[in-house]
Amino acid sequence: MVDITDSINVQAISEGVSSARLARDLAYLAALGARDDGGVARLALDTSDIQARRWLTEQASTLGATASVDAIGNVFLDLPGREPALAPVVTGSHLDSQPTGGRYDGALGVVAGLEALRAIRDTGVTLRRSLSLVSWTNEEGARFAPGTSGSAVFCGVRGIDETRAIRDTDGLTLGSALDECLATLEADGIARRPLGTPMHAFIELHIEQGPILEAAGAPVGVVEGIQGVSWFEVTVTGSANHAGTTPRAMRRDALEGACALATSLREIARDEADCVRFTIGKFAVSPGSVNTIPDQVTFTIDLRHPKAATLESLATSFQRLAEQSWAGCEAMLTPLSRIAPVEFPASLTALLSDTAEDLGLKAPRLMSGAFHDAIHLAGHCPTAMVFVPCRGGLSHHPNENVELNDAVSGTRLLAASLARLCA
Ligand code: HGY
Ligand code: MN
Ligand code: MN
Repeated sequence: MVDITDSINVQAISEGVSSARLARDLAYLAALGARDDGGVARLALDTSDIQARRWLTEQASTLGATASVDAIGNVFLDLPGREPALAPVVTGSHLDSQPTGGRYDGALGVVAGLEALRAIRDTGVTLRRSLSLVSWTNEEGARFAPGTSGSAVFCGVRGIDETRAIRDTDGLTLGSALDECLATLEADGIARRPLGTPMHAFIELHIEQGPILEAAGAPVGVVEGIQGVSWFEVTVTGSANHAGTTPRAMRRDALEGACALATSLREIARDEADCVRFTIGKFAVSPGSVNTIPDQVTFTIDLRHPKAATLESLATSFQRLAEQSWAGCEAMLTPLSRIAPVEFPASLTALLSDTAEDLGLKAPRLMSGAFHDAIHLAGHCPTAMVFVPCRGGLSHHPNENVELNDAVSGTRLLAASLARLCA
């Protein structure tokens, strides 16, 4: 149960949120891994991601907080409360981005959390519980799949060794990139902390990455849960041969087989209600020569749905399809990750809704179509999310955009809610 109290002056705290500091921090982070088209490419544990983490640890001193990092690279800023033995209230998100990402996905949740801690500190109130900000490692999974590595390992959902062994397309392991990051932070004097530390509650602010809040004309939203997500890798294997001399009857063309299988998978995932989300995001053809018949094709599937049972039954159907022959080639379906849908506790969503009302903010409730680190934290402690709208619902795109006023409204709601939880 989440204990809250009304002894906190939410108006004073929310008015302490500075749009200038928010804009400044967002602009600074957007320059780390900046793309020419205004987007961001800050892949997990690359040099710009490490720079972003160092920047975050540097904010600790001005905040009166202590920076620390755990074995999977999650960076924490801890602001002590009056009773430090109590489990802290935590907020945060991620600093890594998609390869053609926007400047708000993840970064806004970290910057808003930082600004919320500043607003609370500036009121001079020392809260009963400590308050922490965290930036989770490799949420996106774009470089090292699957994503949400930092929060999954922190919460004990995945092992650290299996996570360290994940390789990127250059064959570099997550572990070796992580060791470089940890060595850099250690050289900066950042202390190491244990995994899985207790939390009283976790609240993540994030952009909606969908069209609902903008259509409702709402500056913020209270998130009631996150739909489930399963990632798969499909490999179709045929035989390479000469493009000019091999008759059709003798071919085992892996591309022909992969295209036929991909079409059948998409068909079986198509639902009348348009609730299933089926995406083939990566498609690699080998050997990749104009005049050689492909002998192997590998592609990925990102499958989402609010119901675990639907995800399970689609996974079974996919497996059955993969067992068939496709243009004379065989296929193999490898599950990469499966994260069940979560619902956030009513006590926490009620606190967010009540606080939004106290602040005069229209805050519709909605489910999250995107996954977030909160999907794992929901099994660790009472967890909920605050959304802010993004223009046209566009995300995972360089043109991702958030109105500063909405970012401020979301941060005000976050700051006031965190303070109430810490009281
Ligand atoms: O893919 C997702 O849902 C998240 O944005 N990484
Ligand atoms: Mn995100
Ligand atoms: Mn994302």
